[in-house]
Amino acid sequence: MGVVGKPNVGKSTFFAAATLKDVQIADYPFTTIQPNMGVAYLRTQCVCREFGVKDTPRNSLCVEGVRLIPVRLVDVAGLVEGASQGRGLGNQFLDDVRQADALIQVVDASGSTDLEGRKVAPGSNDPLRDIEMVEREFDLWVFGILKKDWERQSRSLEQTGGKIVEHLANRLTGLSVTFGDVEQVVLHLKLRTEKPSHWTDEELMHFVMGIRKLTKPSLIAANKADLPAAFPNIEKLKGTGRTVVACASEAELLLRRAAEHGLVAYTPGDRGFVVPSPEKLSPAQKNALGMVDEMVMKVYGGTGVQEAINAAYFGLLNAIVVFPVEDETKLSDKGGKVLPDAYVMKGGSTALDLARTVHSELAEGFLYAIDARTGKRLAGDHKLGNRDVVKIVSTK
Ligand SMILES: Nc1nc2c(ncn2[C@@H]2O[C@H](COP(=O)(O)OP(=O)(O)O)[C@@H](O)[C@H]2O)c(=O)[nH]1
Ligand SMILES: [Mg+2]
Repeated sequence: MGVVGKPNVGKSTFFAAATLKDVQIADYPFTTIQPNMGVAYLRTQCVCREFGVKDTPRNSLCVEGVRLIPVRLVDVAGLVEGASQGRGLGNQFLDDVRQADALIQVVDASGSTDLEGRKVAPGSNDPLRDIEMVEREFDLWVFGILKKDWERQSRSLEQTGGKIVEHLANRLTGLSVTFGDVEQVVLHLKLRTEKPSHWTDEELMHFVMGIRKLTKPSLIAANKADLPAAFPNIEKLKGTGRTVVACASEAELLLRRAAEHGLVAYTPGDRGFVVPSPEKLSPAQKNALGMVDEMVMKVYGGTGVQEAINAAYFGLLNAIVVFPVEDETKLSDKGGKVLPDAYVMKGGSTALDLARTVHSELAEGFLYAIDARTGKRLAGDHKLGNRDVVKIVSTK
């Protein structure tokens, strides 16, 4: 997941809040991490209470029935107009975005920063323009990559009978774009695959936009929602029909730090927080937490940071969380750990996909799977549901 946007909208604050490590996970799945890459959590209701068991998580955390599953987050360099021409940190931006499955586009909903990220009077900048700018720069960059030798390449493909879909897919592999993605967009736009040299710039641009929407789906984190100037803009952003999550990253960062120090009881994504010993708070801390409660929790029912991450996975990517177990009655692994792992998988993943994710050998010897809830046998092509608990039966 990439966190993108123009400078000074709160990307780093969002990133810091989302990746603040309050608990260490033993089986840490991400070993080498670049400075702008961190681990955030996907939040889902654990199945432990439904099954009435005490779980012993290994690859994730369970905090009072809430399962937190690590996912990778990238704090992407701020984007300015002209980045596609190499202005600002343009290339750095595009490098960071390559690997992302989806994007959280952070905007300054309070409108107190101009297109370049400079401070202006609250309400004077229109965040809709920022979104357009960021997406336009992305499109122009990809367009530039394809356009560079388009005339020559397309004519040579026509002469040799080469496939334009293949050519495009090769050009875009660095962006994690597949042959299937390209094919889907080309078909949808009814582009003439046999005559790529006849494609207009406009058609090529439509192709690029189609690829962006398909392979880098994004939602809007309407940040600085705690500032009153943000209210009308959030409504306006929602009016575009896109997924918009009102966010107060600074408030989330404050709460997570306070939780780390035991000053509040707060799990990321909670709708409120509890102060166990008010007498331990300094007047400044009391004041800051009071503001968060008044300006954020009471208005939005949460800071939106966790909600944005969840919406990106469950909404944009239709992800599911699956709990593989080796003993479907005890819900444990061989060592007796109960509900040890929670896997985030693409929507539509099958029992066989789960076997592959757990271990390639499990998939090779796959016989069938068992749904721990119903005890029913599942075939390899059975599509799994969110929060399924599954045992794989395999000859290996
Ligand atoms: N009021 C308010 N200010 C915020 C919020 N998040 C970030 N900021 C402020 O916005 C400025 C830019 O934040 P930063 O995270 O560095 O932005 P970036 O350039 O997009 O990474 C800083 O002064 C932050 O304190 C928020 O939720 N509310
Ligand atoms: Mg930053």
